[in-house]
Amino acid sequence: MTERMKAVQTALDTFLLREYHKTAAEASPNELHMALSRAMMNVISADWRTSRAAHAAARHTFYLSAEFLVGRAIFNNLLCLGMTQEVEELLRAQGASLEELESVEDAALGNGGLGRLAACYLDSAATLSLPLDGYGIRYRYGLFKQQIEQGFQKEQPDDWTHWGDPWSVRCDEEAVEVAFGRHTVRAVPYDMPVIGYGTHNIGTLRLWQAEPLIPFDFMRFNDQDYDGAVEAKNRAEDISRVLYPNDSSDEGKILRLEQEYFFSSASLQDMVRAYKRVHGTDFLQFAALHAVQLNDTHPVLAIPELIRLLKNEGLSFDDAFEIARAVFCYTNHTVMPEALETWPKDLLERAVPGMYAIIEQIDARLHRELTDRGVPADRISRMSITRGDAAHMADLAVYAGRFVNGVARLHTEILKSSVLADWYAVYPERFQNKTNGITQRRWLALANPELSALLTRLLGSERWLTDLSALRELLSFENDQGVLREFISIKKTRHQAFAAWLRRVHGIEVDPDTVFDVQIKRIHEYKRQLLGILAILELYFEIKSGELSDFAPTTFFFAGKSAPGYLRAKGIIKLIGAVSDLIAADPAVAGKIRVVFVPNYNVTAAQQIIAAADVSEQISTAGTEASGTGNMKLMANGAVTLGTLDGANVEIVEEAGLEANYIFGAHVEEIHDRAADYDPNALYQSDSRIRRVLDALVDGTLDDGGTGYFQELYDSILKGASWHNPDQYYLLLDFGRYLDAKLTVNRDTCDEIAFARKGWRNICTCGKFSSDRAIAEYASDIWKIESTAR
Ligand code: 26Q
Repeated sequence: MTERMKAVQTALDTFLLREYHKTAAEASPNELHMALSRAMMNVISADWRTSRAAHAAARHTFYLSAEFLVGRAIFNNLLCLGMTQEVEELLRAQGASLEELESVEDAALGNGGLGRLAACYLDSAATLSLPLDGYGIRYRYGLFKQQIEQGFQKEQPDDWTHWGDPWSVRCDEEAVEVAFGRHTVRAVPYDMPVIGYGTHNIGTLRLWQAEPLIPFDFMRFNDQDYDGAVEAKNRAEDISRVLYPNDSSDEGKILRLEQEYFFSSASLQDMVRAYKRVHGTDFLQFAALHAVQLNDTHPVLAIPELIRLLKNEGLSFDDAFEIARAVFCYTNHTVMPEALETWPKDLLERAVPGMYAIIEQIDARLHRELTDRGVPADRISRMSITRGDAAHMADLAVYAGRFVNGVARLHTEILKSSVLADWYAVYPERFQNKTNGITQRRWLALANPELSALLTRLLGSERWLTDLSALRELLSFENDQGVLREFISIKKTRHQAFAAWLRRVHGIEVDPDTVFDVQIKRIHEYKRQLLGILAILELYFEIKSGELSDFAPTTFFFAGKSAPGYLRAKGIIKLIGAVSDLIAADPAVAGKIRVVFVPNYNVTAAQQIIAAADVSEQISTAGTEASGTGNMKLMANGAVTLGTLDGANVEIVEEAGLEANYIFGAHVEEIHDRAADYDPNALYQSDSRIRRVLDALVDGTLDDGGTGYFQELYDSILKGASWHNPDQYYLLLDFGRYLDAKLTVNRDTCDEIAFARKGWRNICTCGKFSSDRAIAEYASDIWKIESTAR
């Protein structure tokens, strides 16, 4: 046994005995997880300390994000440290096993794409030995757990630290104070290691927890005012109590604003303090040493906060502003107007005193600058950061930052031509594109060990783990029947593994000998799960009536959470269940189509589903999905994309070829041109298939349990509402083309080899979508940081 393994063994045994009076064989999965994780923390501690020092000494980046959807750490960390096999053997020798840890729950400190992207980026930066660290919030409760009861979503709190949090180190002596209008709280940092693959570099994810300045009011307790005694404590803890489950609309709630200021302020105080320890109060080097990436607008108060802190250190507003402008960069993740954050003046002034005044100062500077540049007055007032007595956070970030980027080429073009067009006209040099990426360590190596083994064997090395573009060399096997057969058999194995997981975790039975078609993502109107389920309903009617006779048996999987207050999204979940029931109850069709809603979609579920998928549904209305990243994970696992030319789908088919995927539907230009005279009711009248599926929502064919959900969905398409036009996401416009494409995919699956070749091409050409590539681009084009590898 290696020295490292001996140390793990000793630490593991000691921990289990001391904490639980147990041996490895006796320990529960959660106890074993605690002990093993703690033992691994010992293993990495020296490298972690060295890396911290190296990051501090170099020009370095801080990634500020309200969300880090890291998922389960243990298997990923074992993989990155190259310890999986040794640890498995060690546990086996003691009558335990790694497999038990499959029941350990995810850390779900994020809603979806934006949060998971932050986690992939930390992973890649660590692997590339880049001096990058993350700052965020240590939510007491992560994203709610989703249960499906009678087809309805029910939310349960996610108590993710219930069994302990072995991957965090609490750093009490580095706590800072954050002052709000209502109270002042302590921000206590918890540090998590971010372990790179095949490097000694270890990044730090520092998550702030809100605590009261004084834990408990003894006077009030003595007066028998027990609630009052803990009132201040509760109000402080409220700030990091729970992750807001809304990932689409700006809610404008005071607690959310406090969350944003809380971690922005704490992080900037931490940065300034660390800088002062080395450089004193001479801030000339500050901008040269730091880049701060703002993950969407959630941390944008960091900009006025830095200015406030620097002014406290004696700098003028102008000097402080110049430093801020050199340090901050902003990533936009959405074009949906309802998701662009604005904070009303009165709310800001009440909640975070001082911030609005600084924002006004910034705005005054903007007005002077634009006037000097000869920008017309009407454009200046459109660009005003405080227009309508509210702070417009995206505008603030573009103006008071160095770069702004979109997350896929099409998305960046839309930012330049519409959402941020006024800004692009004045500051074109600030705009960049950084197409998203995903880490192949988690999404291929961990999720799909069988496919990984094949890729490693054919390539003759594990190079692809740190250079995903190496897979392109395997394109030469696209006509190799043996290799394609092996790929087909691996998919079958993943079908079976996923089916077994579904049975074990959710008690759901599926047939692994069917095509697995998946639409997995947050439930949103713009993502068009409603189009997905209506098309399946039409297939059902056609098979039932005999119009459609040869259909390759398919299981259609849906998974995703709805924001708790988003009733239409909840109606869509209910509808998926109702269509599933309708089909399952009909023996004439049940053998051909199965619809399954997988509850509680999270990182761990995603790893199961993605590795097993044959068809990747990416059917958002063109121009609405900024990028998508599930599309990339599915591509890497050899699923073909059935999608619109939206987000990163455009670049996916550019890499893999149109012939390896199924692109359908209106392009951005068509949507744009037809917007003015689009008439979904005319389509309803002229297309009997559309009539058939829409009528089924309201004629008693489908049961929404008396909620009125289905009538509301029907009306959203044909009538519209006070806040939107009928069919605002153009479901009916794309319906026919989508059905055709769905039938083409289905027919193509019958030629197993030809279909496998398409999947294979997707695998071999997914290199661009590694987060290693994305992070390398950020490092060189935006952050100007370099590897710290010795
Ligand atoms: C805002 C205000 C109040 C409460 C919550 C929020 C909030 C929280 C999360 C708003 C938005 C989000 C998340 C957005 C998101 O996940 N966007 C996705 O980002 C991915 C990574 O870039 C893209 O691939 C997706 O296309 C985009 O939808």
